[in-house]
Amino acid sequence: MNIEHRIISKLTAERARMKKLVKEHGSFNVAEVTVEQLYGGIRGVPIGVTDISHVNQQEGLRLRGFTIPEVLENLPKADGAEFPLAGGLYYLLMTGEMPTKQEADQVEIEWKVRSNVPDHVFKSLAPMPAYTHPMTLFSQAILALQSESVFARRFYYGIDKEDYWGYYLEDSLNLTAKLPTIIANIYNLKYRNGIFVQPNPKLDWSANFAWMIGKHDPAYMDLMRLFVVLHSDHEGANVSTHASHLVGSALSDIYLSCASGMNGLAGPLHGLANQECLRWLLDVLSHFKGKLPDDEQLSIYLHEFISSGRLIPGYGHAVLRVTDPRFLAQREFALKYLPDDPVFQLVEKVYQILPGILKENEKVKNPWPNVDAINGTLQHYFGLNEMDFYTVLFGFSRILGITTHVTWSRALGKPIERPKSLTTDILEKMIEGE
Ligand code: HAX
Repeated sequence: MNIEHRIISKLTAERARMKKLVKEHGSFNVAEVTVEQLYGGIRGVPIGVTDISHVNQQEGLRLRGFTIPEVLENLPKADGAEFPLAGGLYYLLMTGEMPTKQEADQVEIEWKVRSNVPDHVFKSLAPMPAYTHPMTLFSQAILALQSESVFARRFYYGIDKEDYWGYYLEDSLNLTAKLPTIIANIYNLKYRNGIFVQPNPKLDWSANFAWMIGKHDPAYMDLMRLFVVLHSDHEGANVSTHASHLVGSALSDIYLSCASGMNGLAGPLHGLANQECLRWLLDVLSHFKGKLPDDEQLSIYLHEFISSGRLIPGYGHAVLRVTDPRFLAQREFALKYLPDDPVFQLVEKVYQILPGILKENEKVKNPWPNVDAINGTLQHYFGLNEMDFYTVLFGFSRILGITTHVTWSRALGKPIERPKSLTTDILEKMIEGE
């Protein structure tokens, strides 16, 4: 069954499930909001419901109910590859069902058919100054593609609201199909004298990105397959997914929604963190003149670094309270492919020593590494040294999750998001009991 038919087969039941909850338990109080939360980024307050993924404090991410090891084991693999086809991952995210190899291949084929990127997209990027951040180019490319939105065109002529989701899915398949060509050629525009490379029809979605930037090593292609799975989704309320969801709730199409999400991902407190991690590791190595410090030297260095009020990139998490399973999956890859790489050896040493040091500060809620503590190290090993591109790789993967959230919200008929803000005056009066 293809994605569309599988969604149709579940839609009636999923809509009924939601309607029943609202009808029978509409006034059930899920959470209260404190003043601290109002001023503190609404931290921890549930703001929506999604079945696509969930992050549990103790075990980390589950995609459609599957843990990361389960997803990596059960998703169909590209022929001869160790890691999954992104087509199968998209099937899982969109439908909630683990696909067969045939279903995963079907999505890959669908993507190839839809992969052509119209000329005007790259023409709109070419005149940008050479120092433009690649995330700006990425967001700009997605926005330039909005001219092709099937939903926007059909909406103009009028569509039954029950059918919105089908056009969102159509746009999602079209946008995701073009992503490898878009990001690879943004890379080529910035770092390879603007050469334009066409996708290789024999390769799958994730591997094609590697191919188009001139990296033909099968191990790097597998790294990209792993990277895509690990970065594809992380609940519905992180900045990029929530931004896209919010914009989509105004019936802005997938292109407008995803460009908003990518603008959020480009922030240093969100997706930009991965470039900071590698920069930090290289700085530490350079401080020790390229040699791996011993435990004592590293411990002194880390203590001094933290005492100067600085954060160690790649450590801590707003939700997780254990080592991020996405870190562990990448560590396993590194142990197999780059055990002797000096940057990876430093990652290992920091992992042994830093949690103990962070625990000395009671305020640190999670002393363990997150996904970003290692992903740049892997890219660096395979020669992708342009750190400002790492967030684009994150966005490339994350759009698989984002388009799923936005499409399902239309399928379930969710309304425009419109929370409430207060004035300081009103808040003070509420506290005084007026
Ligand atoms: N190094 C040093 N101190 C840290 C720390 C770290 N990595 N992580 C947390 N702390 C400190 C905080 O600064 C805070 O101290 P103050 O109260 O004095 O300001 C204290 O511990 C409590 O923080 P927390 O409640 O444990 O952490 P938050 O939920 O506020 O923030 C962050 C979570 C991930 C933002 C934070 O741990 C951090 O900045 N880490 C480094 C940056 C990073 O790795 N970001 C990527 C996160 C993964 C992700 O979402 N990518 O998109």
